[in-house]
Amino acid sequence: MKIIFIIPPNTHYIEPYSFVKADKSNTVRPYLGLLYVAAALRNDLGISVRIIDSNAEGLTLEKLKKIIAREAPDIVGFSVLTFNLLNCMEVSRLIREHSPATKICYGGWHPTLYPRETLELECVDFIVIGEGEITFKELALAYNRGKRPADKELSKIKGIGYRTAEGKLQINPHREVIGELDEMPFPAYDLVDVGKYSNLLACTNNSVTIMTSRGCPQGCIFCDMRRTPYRFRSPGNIMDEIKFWVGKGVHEFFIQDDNFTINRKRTIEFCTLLIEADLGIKYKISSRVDYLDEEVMRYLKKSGCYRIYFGVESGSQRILNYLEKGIKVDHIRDAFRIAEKYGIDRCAYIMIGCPTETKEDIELTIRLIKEIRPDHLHCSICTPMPMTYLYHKLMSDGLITHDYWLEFAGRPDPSFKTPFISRFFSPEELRKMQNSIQREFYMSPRIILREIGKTRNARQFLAKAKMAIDVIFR
Ligand code: B12
Repeated sequence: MKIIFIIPPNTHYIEPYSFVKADKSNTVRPYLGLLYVAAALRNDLGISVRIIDSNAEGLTLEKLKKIIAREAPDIVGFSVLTFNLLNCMEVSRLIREHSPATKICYGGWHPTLYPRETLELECVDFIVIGEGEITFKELALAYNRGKRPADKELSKIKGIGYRTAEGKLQINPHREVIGELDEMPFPAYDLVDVGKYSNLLACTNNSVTIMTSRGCPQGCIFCDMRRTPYRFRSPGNIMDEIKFWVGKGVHEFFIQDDNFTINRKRTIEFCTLLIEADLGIKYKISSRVDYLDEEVMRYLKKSGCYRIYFGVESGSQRILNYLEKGIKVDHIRDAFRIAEKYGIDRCAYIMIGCPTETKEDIELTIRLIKEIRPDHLHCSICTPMPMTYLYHKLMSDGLITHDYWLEFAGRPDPSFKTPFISRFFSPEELRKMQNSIQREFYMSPRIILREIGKTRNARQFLAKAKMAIDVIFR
């Protein structure tokens, strides 16, 4: 039995809310979700698993077509975000044409949010809702026992959707989330070429992305993770993964958790283990500004944390309240001040164009940025993402007049553009402000000199210079 997971080439590009040039930059990151699903499968004999990351490997549709026709896999799995749905569909059509017996399974955020609409797409045979490790394994094992499993067998697999023998759409009850993350095998990094993933702002040539928790207890209304069950790996388990990589010569880690410092005790324990092990590693994390104090920051720095990505969002308390961010502007000031004191790089994620945001609110954000002096800045335009609380709120307030994400999920159209919903600014005005905020920040002598000083080699210098030119001349 042969299973291939495919990350499709980025042929379609749905304009994002983030800074367009940064979004299109040459940073290629691994799909950790897929690596976890692949790892869970491999302990089972008789299943061959392969991952094709078209973007990391530089594969075109033409090359993929040849691979699909040659390999004729039993199942192909895709990790589908609403934003890469069109790309996944394009490759799925190739599969239908060149390997018609292959079953196609969509997992990830998009089918989880829109199960019925996804399953209705002609090029989809199965969907997996929520976490895929156990669900997909059950599905694969059912297939491994013979040809198509009977409906009765499929009906027992929690968290899948499929067409019955009669052609009816069936969505099974959801599966409970995985409680014990320590029991999961580490992501199947050996199935991809780690060296092909790049990050413009990394400080070594060799870094690995890891995830140490899932879910988030916070309630920010624009985020998909809002109040999802928070679970975390133990410090010892994370150390095992880090030591594995150190043994392979990797000394830099990107901890991709939405908020690494939610559990203060765990954070300090983890840092203590790292300090004791003295592995000489560096790592970066994301954190909320209100989950860090002087003591935690000291531990982070001592254990090798060199950068923290903070969701600042706005300098206007009114907008922070609207977004249900649960922080005060002073929390932002404090976190940036303490991190600076300990010599940790600070990246501020801000957003403009929140539905009720005025020019004065945006001015407050710009003023705050000048005050807290981040080392990196990422300015997005507030976008109601599919099925988020913000999206539903704007629909009930009448600012969104029809459910355009649902429409897109049902009839994915390449001409779709992400709408920006602002009472006071046009999309063009928002883009202009976003560009000028980014440009002003990255053209300041403080940032230019710092970046030159931190550049590792000629390749990184050229990549940074290209990005700078894009930012300045956009
Ligand atoms: C890392 C990351 C990225 C990375 C890598 C993407 C990836 N899919 O891994 C990059 C930088 C490329 C990225 C880009 C974007 N991202 Co992003 N990203 C994340 C982030 C922070 C972590 C993803 C992750 O590794 N999670 C951990 C793993 C274990 O979970 P998982 O990916 O969900 O996978 C599990 C299940 O979903 C399922 N599963 C996943 N894939 C598959 C496949 C199969 C076959 C099966 C069976 C199961 C399965 O099983 C996995 C294991 O349990 C998430 C937030 C989050 N915490 O999840 C946002 C998130 C996924 N991103 C999001 C968005 C909006 C974007 C962008 C549009 C941002 C932008 N630029 O404006 C772009 C879109 C790019 C594109 N064209 O696809 C949204 C998705 C919303 C949606 N409806 O699609 C999220 C949820 C953020 C948010 N809070 O709103 N992102």
